[in-house]
Formats: sequence, structure tokens, C-alpha cells
Amino acid sequence: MFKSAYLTKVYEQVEKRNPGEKEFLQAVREVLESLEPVVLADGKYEKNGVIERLVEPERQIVFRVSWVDDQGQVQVNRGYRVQFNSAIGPYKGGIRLHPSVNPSIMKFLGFEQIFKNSLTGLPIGGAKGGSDFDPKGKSDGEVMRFCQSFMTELAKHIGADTDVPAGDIGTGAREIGYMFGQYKRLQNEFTGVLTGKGLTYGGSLARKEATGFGLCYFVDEMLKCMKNDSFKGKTVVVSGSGNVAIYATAKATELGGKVVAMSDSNGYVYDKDGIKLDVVKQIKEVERGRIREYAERVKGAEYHEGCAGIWTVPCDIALPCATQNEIQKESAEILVKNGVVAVGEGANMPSTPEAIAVFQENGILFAPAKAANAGGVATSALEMSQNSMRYSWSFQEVDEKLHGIMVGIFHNAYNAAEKFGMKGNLVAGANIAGFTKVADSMIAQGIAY
Ligand code: NDP
Ligand code: 2IT
Repeated sequence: MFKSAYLTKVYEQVEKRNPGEKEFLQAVREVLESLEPVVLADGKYEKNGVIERLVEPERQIVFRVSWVDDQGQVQVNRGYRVQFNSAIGPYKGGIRLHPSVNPSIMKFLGFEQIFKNSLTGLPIGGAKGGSDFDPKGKSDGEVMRFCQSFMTELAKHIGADTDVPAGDIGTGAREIGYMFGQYKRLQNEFTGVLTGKGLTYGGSLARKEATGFGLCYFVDEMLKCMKNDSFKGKTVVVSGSGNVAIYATAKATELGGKVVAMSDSNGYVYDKDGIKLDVVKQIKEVERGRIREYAERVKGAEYHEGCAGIWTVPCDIALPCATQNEIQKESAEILVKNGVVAVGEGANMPSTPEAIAVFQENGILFAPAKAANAGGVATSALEMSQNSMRYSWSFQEVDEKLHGIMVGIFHNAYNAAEKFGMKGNLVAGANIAGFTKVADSMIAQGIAY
């Protein structure tokens, strides 16, 4: 599978230690495949045991989260924090609240976060956390009690200079607010221990918009440099209708594209005249409703059951912004057949390896998640800076920094791929560019015997 005996040995060990953890193995395998030329070119990575250290989390915390629902019943969920790598900064990464959360999903996300955070150029290590708690259909009181119980344990393991969690699927401003309140109560300390906070208590302007905006800045730069093209006049499909999808739609529209479809886990809406984002925001951000309601409110819009169907809508640019493995081989083939020009991953690992191969074999511009969606965590790091300074930058200042960071990530990934003979392969380029800084830091800091 690998030319390098060293990588083969490390990967076999990962398989043995993490049996059946398919998402984690998928993420590790992709990274190790990309790193093969780097590892073969310089013996220092093997000599220092860098790869076998990199694939093993520094620390994993698993804990019981008990809370009381509105009927007075005791409920029990499982909480996680995977502190994967702290070579270049305090652990940093989101908290996912979704019934599908399990050790494999936590580890794949934490592992990806190491390279993504390194790519931002800012001093943040990699981590992820979450719980199998489902915020959907819960009252505000239930969500608050869950978040407080979750933080009661998590508070022992995090801190502004240790580990700084943030949002992800199911964790937005409401959840971050409840968690921050509980941390402050427990520690008697007002610090930047979480990012994605509300603007009245230490949040950064443009953090809410950052992942979606950053994705479009990255895709725009990719189109410009690799195809002398832009969003102007392009038909765009955006999956999901949460935080990332909404602000990707906003920016793609602002840059001259027309977004014609969005989705949630039940189905998708198609609006040939272009999605009216104020309607989506009202349904999703205010009412916490379903995307189906869009078609009930907007004349001429259609609703289709089943979320994978969104990839049958013809488009020039596809922006998967919902969840992992949402674009499988068949969907990739349909996108190619319908003339897609570029794919930009807003979600984490939304394309399967087989789907990525279809895009690459057909010369589709492909922006991989850990580069393309790094704008969220980059702006989280900017929130940490502002909190440390006890100061805040304007929306425009943060947005300009975000833009500069995304353009920088594109060129780093592009140049790294070219340096190792894989020109245009941003998957390999992002993995290599993210890796070297972390690896060199690990070597510099030695091994604890
Ligand atoms: P939200 O919870 O705000 O929205 C998630 C969206 O994806 C919803 O529309 C949801 O639909 C849909 N979705 C979730 N799970 C599934 C599933 N199993 N199948 C189909 N659809 C699904 O989350 P975010 O927008 O924050 O996150 C979206 C993606 O972006 C995730 O992969 C996340 O890891 C990634 N990401 C997020 C960042 C951030 O800053 N928030 C930063 C970088 C990456 P439904 O309502 O039906 O569940
Ligand atoms: O996947 C991600 O990068 C996030 N969910 C954002 C993490 C963060 O710390 O802002």
C-alpha cells in the first residue's frame, strides 16, 4: 500500500490499535499517502519516530454527562475531548454535538485539525471534542443543563493556554454561551477559554461568518490562479444549511455566483432563481426549522427528500458544507458529468477517497477541507489574540486578516505540491505544508522517555 516500509508499519499499527474506526483510518491513510515523498526524502522523520507519534493522540478524555430533561428524567450522554497534538500551540478545535459522535469521528476530526491549524500559520495545536447528545428538538433549558454538565467535567482539562474548544455541528452561539458561563462559574476566571463567543462577552466580529467566507476566499484564489476564473456568473450548489453553509452561500453570492440549492439531513431545496438567504436564515438561525419549509415559503422553489440528491443538481461549483463522506463516488461522477469545474470542501472530509479520485482524474479543481475550511479556526485564533489583548478589532480588520490567511494557505499548499512533483494536487500540498511545521516542532521539543 505504501512504498515506504516505515509508513506501512505505522499504518498497520494504527489499524491494530483502532479496529473498525473507519473515519479515523480514512483520514490517517490519506495523510500518510501524501507524506510518502516527504518521509522518503528525509530520514529525520523516521529516525525521530515522528509519524508513529503523530497518529496517537497525546490525551483522550471520555466522560459521563448526566442531566435532567424537562420531564424530570435523568439522561446520560457520553462526552469526549481528544487532545491530539500540542507541538505548535494549545490544543484547539470544535465541539460536535450529534447522535453519530463516537471515538472514530472524534479522532478523525482531531487528527485533521492538527494539519489545518498548522496551515493557518497561527500557534494552535489540534483537538476535537463532543458528545452523542442531540440538541435537535430539545428545549433551551435542556440544552443549557446538558452544556453545564458537559463543561463541569471538561473544565478540568481545558484553559486559555491549554485547550480552547469552539463550535462545530450542533454547537453554535447558544451552546458556547452556556458552556462559557459554566466554565466561568467553576474557575472564577474570565478568559478566552472558548471561541465563537457572543459579541457582548469576548467574541470576535466575523467569527460566525469566517468558515463560509474563508471557503469562498480560498476557492476564489484557486479559480484565479489555476484557471484564470472566478465565481462570477457561476452556478453554485451548497450542501447543508448550518453555520458554514449559510455564510458560504452569502459570500459566493457576493462574489457573483448564484447558489441554487441547499440541504439538511432530510432533503434539499432547489431554487432556480437563486436561494434567498434571508429566508434560510429565518428558518435555520431563528426558528431552528427544516430546509423543507423554504419551498413552502418561496414561490417556484422545489423540495426533494434525501440529502444526497443535491449532487444531481447541475452546477459549476460544488461546496459540500454538511458532514463527512457526504459525496460518494456516484455523486462525484454525476457532478463531473454535469460539468462541475471546482469543488471546495467546507465540511470536514465530505468527499470519500473514491470521490476525490474521480475529481482528480477528471481535472476538477479540488480544494480539500483542511485547507479550504481553515478560516473558521484561523478566526478563532484571532479571537484568542483579541481576548489576550483585552481588545477587539473591527469586522473589516478581522475579515481582511482572514482573507490574507486563506490566500496564504492556498499558495502554501500549491507550492508544497509543486515542490514534491504533484503540481495542482492540493490534497497532497495541504497535507505536506501542514505537516512540516508540526513535525519540525515535535523534533525540536524532544521525546519524553
Ligand atoms: P451546523 O450544525 O451549523 O450545520 C450542519 C448542517 O449539516 C445542517 O444543515 C445539518 O442538517 C447538516 N448535517 C449534519 N449532519 C448531517 C448528516 N449526517 N447528514 C446530512 N446532513 C447533515 O454545523 P456547521 O455548519 O458548523 O458544520 C458543518 C460542517 O463544517 C461540519 O463538517 C463541520 O465539522 C465543518 N466545519 C465547521 C466549522 C465551524 O466553524 N463551524 C469550521 C470548519 C469546519 P440537520 O439540521 O438536518 O442535522
Ligand atoms: O472543524 C473546525 O475547524 C471547527 N469546527 C472550528 C474549530 C475552532 O476552534 O474554531
